[in-house]
Amino acid sequence: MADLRNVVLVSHSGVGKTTLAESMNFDTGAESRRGSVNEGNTVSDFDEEEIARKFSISTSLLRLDHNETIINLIDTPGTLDFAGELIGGIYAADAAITLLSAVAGVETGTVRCWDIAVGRGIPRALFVNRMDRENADFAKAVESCRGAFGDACVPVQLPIGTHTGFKGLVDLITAKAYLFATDGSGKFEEGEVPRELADEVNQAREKLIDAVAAADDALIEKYLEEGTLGPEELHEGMAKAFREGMIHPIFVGSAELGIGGKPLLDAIVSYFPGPNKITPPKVLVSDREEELPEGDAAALIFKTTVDPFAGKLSLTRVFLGKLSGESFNVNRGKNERCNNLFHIHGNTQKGTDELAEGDIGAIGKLEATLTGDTLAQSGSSCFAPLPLPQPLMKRAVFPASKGDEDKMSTGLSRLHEEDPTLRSTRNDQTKETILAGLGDQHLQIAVSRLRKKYGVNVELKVPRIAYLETITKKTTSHGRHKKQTGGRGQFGDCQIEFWPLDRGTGVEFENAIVGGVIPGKFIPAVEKGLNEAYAHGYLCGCPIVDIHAKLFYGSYHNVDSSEMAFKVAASLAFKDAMTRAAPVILEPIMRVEVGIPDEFMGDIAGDLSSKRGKILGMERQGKMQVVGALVPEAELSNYSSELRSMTSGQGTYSLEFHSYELLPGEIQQKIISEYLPKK
Ligand SMILES: Nc1nc2c(ncn2[C@@H]2O[C@H](COP(=O)(O)OP(=O)(O)O)[C@@H](O)[C@H]2O)c(=O)[nH]1
Ligand SMILES: [Mg+2]
Repeated sequence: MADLRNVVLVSHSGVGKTTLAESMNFDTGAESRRGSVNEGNTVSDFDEEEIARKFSISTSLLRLDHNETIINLIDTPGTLDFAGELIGGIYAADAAITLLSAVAGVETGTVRCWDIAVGRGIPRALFVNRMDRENADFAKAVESCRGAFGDACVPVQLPIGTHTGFKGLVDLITAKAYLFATDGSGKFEEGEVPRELADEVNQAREKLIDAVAAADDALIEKYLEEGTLGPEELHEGMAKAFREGMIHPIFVGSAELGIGGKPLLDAIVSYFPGPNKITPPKVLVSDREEELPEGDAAALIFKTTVDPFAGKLSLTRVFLGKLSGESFNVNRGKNERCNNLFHIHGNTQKGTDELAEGDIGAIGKLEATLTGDTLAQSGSSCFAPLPLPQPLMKRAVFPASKGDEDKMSTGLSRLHEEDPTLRSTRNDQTKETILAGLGDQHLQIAVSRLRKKYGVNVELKVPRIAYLETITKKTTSHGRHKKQTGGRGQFGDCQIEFWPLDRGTGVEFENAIVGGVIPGKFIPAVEKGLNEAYAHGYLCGCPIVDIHAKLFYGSYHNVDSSEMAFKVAASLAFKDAMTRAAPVILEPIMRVEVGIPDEFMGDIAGDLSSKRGKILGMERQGKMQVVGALVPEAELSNYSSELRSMTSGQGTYSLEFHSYELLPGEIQQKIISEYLPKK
C-alpha cells in the first residue's frame, strides 16, 4: 500500500480550512475545477446545512493522492458549537495544521484547537492564510504564534509580497521561490529567490537550520563542522523535529487564490509523520490511562453519520492491525460485522475490502457502535473516551403539532447517535423534553435537521425550572369529608400535624393513631391522599418536599367510610394546613465553575453577583482563573452564550446541581403567576 498521511485542518472559524482543503484537492490534479465555500460547491462542505450557511458544521474527509502518497485530509468546523466534530477529527489524525489569518494572527479559536491537538499528542504545524488581504502581515502573524505557542514556531516559507501584491512564496528548505499565477488557477513556476528578499530569506533560513540542527545531536555536530546542512538532511531533520514537537513549522499562502496548497502537499509528503510514527491515543485499563498494547488490533470510531435512507456510517481511524470482516466492539461487548467498508472523499464513498493499519475510512451499518467506541479483533482495551465538552445550553423542545411526539423522540435519538454532544432528556417534574447542546447555533441546526431529515417541526423554549415547595411553620389541621347522597354516603375525618423538615429530607408520614379512632385499613389512604396533594403543590403547582405529617386523630363511619373518603379528607387537611404553615418556594441552586483569563475576572464576578450568585472562591489553574460560585439555575439559562460574548469565546464553565434554597420573597409572586397551572 502507498504511503499514508493523516492530517487535520483546524482553526478559529472562517480562517479558510475548507477553502484550503478544496485548493489542495485541486492541486493534486484530481479535479478540473476548484469549488468555493461561497458558491456552495466544495468537496468537504457538502451537507445541505453547510451549503445554506456557508460554513462547516461537521468534520469531513478528503482522500488525496499526491506523489504516491495517500493523504487523508480532515476538514473540521471551527466554531465552539461544533467542538465535538473538531475533537473527533483531531483524534483521527497524526498531525494538525492550524490555520491563522495573516490579518488577525492568533485568535481564541486558534488556541483552543491547538490545545486539543496538544492533549491528543500530535505534532502541530501552522499555516498563515489570507496573505492576499489588506493589512496582511506575515511577520506579525509569526510573532503572535511565538507569543501563543512558543519559540518552536519557525517559518519554513516566506511570502513574496502582501495584499494585492502577494504572488507566492519561498521555500526555506530548498531556497526555491514559487511564483503563482494570480488568476486562482494554482499554477506556479519555480524560480530563484527575488533579489529584494535575499537577505530576509538568508536570515530566516539560518534560523530554521539552527532550529532543525538543535533538535538532533548528530545534525548539530555536522552543522557545527560544515556550517550548513543539505536539503536531504534538512528534510529528515525537519521530520524528526516536527514529530517530536521541537519545531512547529509555519507555512504561508492564500487558500482563496490557490497559493500555497501545492507546496504544503509536498511538505506533508516529505516530512509529516506517517501513522506508524505517532503513538495512538491512550487506552483505559481499569480507569487508568495506558499505552495501547502491541499486537492488539484497534480502531477508533471518531464520528457517526446517520442517513434516514442509507443508514448509519461509522467513520474510523485504524490505529493497529487492519479492519475487515468480523470484529469486536470492546465498549459494547458485541461482535460487529465490518463488511461494508469505504474510503471517503467528501460525500463520495468508495468500497474497499479492508481498511489498512493507520488508514481512515468508514464502516456501513454497524449495529451497536457509537462514536468514541473501539473496534478490535481480540483485544480487550478500549480507547479513553474522547474529551468532549458537556452540552450546557438547554432548551425545552416541543413538536409543533400534537401527535408528533414519537417522531420527535426518534429524531432526537438519531441526532444523538450522530453527535454525542447533543443530548435529549426527559424532565419528569416539568414534563418537558430537554435538548442540550453546545450553543444556540448547535440547537438551531438540530431543529433544522429534525425538520429536514426526520420530518418533524419542533419549537424550542427556555426550559421550566423544577421549583419545589415546602412549609416553614408547624401547624395542626383538620380535614373532614362528609357527603350524604341518596344511598351510601362518604365519610372520612382526620387531624394531622405538619412541620417542616431539613432541606433534602423529602416527605415523612407518621401514624400516631391510638385506640382505633381511624381503622388501620384506612391509614394508607390518608398517606396516599397526602402524597397526591403534595405532588400538585399549593403555591405554584410544584411538588411539596421536606415536610413531616403526623396523623394523630380522626373518626370514621361504619358504613360510609372508604379509602376514597379518607384520601379526600387527607387532601382537605393538607389544604387547611397550608393556610397557616407559611408555604414557600424552593429553587434549584447550581454550583458553577467558570474558567477565564485574568482580564475577565472583574466582569465575570460582577455578572455572577448580579445573577444572585454567591462567589465561593477563585483558584489559578494553568493559564486560567477558575471562579467557583453558587447560582440559581433560573439565572443561567443563557449563560453559555453570555459567557461566550463576555469573554469573546475564551471562557468555559461547568455546572452541577448543588441544593435547593428558598426563593427570595420578591421573586416569589412572579414565579407563582408564571408557574401556577392555568385552571
Ligand atoms: N481573501 C481571502 N479569503 C479567504 C481565504 N481563505 C478563505 N477565504 C474566504 O473566507 C471565508 C471562509 O472560508 P472557509 O474556507 O469556509 O473557512 P473555514 O471556516 O476555516 O473552513 C470564505 O468566504 C472564503 O472564500 C484567503 O486566503 N483569502
Ligand atoms: Mg470550513
